[in-house]
Amino acid sequence: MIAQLEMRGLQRVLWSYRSLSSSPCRCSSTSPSVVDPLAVNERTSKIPESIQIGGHTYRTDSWTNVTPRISSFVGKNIYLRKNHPLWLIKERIIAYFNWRYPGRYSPAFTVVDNLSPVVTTEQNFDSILVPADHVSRSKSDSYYVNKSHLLRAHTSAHQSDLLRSGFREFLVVGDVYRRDEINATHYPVFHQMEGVRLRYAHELRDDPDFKAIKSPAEVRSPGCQESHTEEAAAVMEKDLKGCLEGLVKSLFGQKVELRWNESFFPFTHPSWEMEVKYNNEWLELLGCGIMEQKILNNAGIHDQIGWACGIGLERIAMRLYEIPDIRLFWSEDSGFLSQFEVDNIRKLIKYKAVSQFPQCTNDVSFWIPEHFEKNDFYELVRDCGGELVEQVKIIDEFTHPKSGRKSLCYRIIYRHMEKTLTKDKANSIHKNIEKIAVDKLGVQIR
Ligand code: FA5
Ligand code: MG
Repeated sequence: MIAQLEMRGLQRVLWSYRSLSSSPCRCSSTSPSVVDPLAVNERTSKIPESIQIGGHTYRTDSWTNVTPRISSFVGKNIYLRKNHPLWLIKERIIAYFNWRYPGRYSPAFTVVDNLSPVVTTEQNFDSILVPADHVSRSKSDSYYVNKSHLLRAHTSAHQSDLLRSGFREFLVVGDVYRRDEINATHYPVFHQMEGVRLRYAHELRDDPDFKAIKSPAEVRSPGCQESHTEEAAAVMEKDLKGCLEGLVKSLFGQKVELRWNESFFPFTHPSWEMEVKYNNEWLELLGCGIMEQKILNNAGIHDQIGWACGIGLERIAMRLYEIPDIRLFWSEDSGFLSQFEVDNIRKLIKYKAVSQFPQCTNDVSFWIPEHFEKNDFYELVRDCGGELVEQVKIIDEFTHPKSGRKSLCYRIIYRHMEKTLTKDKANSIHKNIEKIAVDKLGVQIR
């Protein structure tokens, strides 16, 4: 079991689906919004035979784990709402790409921002070479609609379709869904912007003999795929990193502290992640790399080489506007939204907390059963506590020396964004979480 858990941990690091060095200091104040999570208790209701998401009906099966709360985010499209902070960031990135790659008659990059977040497992995983046994495919990491469909876990899910449709340079913007940890910079629904750029050899160097693709392929090295020439890979890396460094400097200023880390994605090689300094800590903004040639070949493209990147929009907005908590992006409060009503997308905005409300902190310790999944508990807390849950963290792990039984102690921090949350109300949610954890996850409260 431990080996299995360690393996999962290792795969996570390699996949880099999570940001590992990205927890900026918490600010004590947040503000506006949201629903009463006590109104529904989804865990206790049975999964219906079919569910409606974004106006479509899907049959459910044993894979279904998307909850009504999560599917209620589909179609909100906050990134398309004029002057929403995510819209501002989206527009700034598009403007930057149009400036950097002007195109002959119209901007080189096509913007695709209206694709449904319900995708097939083929799109989200197979089409971009995610192995069959990869951890990101598990029910504990993704939100499945049923065995064949899920809420996209990244905008990379659309790479292959768009390549097949003939696009060579494109930006895809959309909401993505992950069963993830809960803290100020992670949320189960967030937004990404995917960038893809293909190049012919003659576009890389003004030399008729210059080659980008090797035929036959040779051996893969840490810095280059087997079918790419090292020269072409180096030109692509320079263009990719130059583009993304330029983007970050255009947003945060020339003096921004940034660093590149080597990374791993099944769909790129080599791969990198970029981090910027935020509140004295490194915050991961994006992942990128040289596209696996097989993805291009499968889409019928044999004579071009490409790079791709996936940028987290919330992270950029948080860093740029000093928004302290990722939950705020879902706020409908005019005190929040009105701060972004600007005529010029480049206007410098510094978010001011509308008001301050105290936190309520409650701990829960329990013995866990053998196949306990930490993400199942996060999910349960999210379902029961909704927007009132600010953070969930493990503060103690214990293994009984004789019985070998394991126990975990979680600290759950509650805070209402619009008013003071009474201790009674926090206690009642907390009790509910304990009860449902016992009923549904088989834990034993200590
Ligand atoms: C990916 O999702 C890759 N698809 C990115 C990519 C695209 C790599 C194309 C190569 C080529 P990652 O899981 O690291 O990678 O997520 C990308 C970015 O999304 C992160 O850098 C971060 O900015 C943001 N992000 C990831 N998880 C969350 C979360 N739970 N909440 C908010 N933002 C997140
Ligand atoms: Mg990452």
